[in-house]
Amino acid sequence: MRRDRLPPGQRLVKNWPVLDLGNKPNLDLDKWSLTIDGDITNPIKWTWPEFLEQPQVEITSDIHCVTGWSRYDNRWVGVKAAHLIETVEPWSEVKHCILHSYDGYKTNVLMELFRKSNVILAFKWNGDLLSAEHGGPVRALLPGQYFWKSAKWIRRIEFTEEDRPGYWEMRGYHNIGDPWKEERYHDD
Ligand SMILES: Nc1nc2c(c(=O)[nH]1)N[C@H]1C(S)=C(S)[C@@H](COP(=O)(O)O)O[C@H]1N2
Ligand SMILES: [Mo]
Repeated sequence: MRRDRLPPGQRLVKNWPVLDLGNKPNLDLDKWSLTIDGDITNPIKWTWPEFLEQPQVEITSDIHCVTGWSRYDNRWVGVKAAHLIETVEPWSEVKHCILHSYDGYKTNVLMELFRKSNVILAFKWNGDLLSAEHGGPVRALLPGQYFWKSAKWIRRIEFTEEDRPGYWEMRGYHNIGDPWKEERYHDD
C-alpha cells in the first residue's frame, strides 16, 4: 500500500500544462486513422468511426510529468491497450511497442507495461472530447509512467522484438520512467 499520493520530487498543480515539441498537427477526423503493425498476426488500420466502435472504458488517473508537476483526478474515456493487443495478436517474441505520433514524436513502451489494465488510447478527458492541444483526437495514456510516455496525436502503434528508444529516451530520459522510483534519467 502506498501512503503517499504524490511521487517523490513532484509538486501538485491544478491547471493542466501543455508540453510538446511545438509541431502541433492539424488533424481532420475524416482523414484520421490509427495503424497497428509490426510483429503481429492481424495488422489493422482504424478510421475514426471504427475506433469509436471498439469497447470503451472510463478510468481516473493522476498525471506525473518528469518536469515536476502532477495533476490529480483526470477522468478519461478510451479503448484499452489490452483490447488492442487481443485484436492484433502480437507474436510471442514481441517485447516492446513503439508509439508513433502525427507530429513525428515517438516513445517506446515495454509490452508488459502496455498491457496493464489502466493503459488506454484516450479520446475524452473530464467529459469532453480530448482537445487538440492535449493530443486529440486520440492520445496514449500510461498512468504508471511519467507523462512523456503518453504519446499525444497517436498515429501508429508498432510491436517489435527489439527495443527502440524514442525521442526523449534518446535524449537521456529513463527507458521505463516509473515516477514512484523516480526514474527520470537513464542513469537514475
Ligand atoms: N506526440 C507527442 N506526444 C507527447 C509529447 C510530444 O511532444 N508529442 N510530449 C510528451 C511530454 S514530454 C509530456 S509531459 C506530455 C504532455 O502532455 P500535455 O501537453 O497534454 O500535458 O505529452 C507527451 N506526449
Ligand atoms: Mo514532459
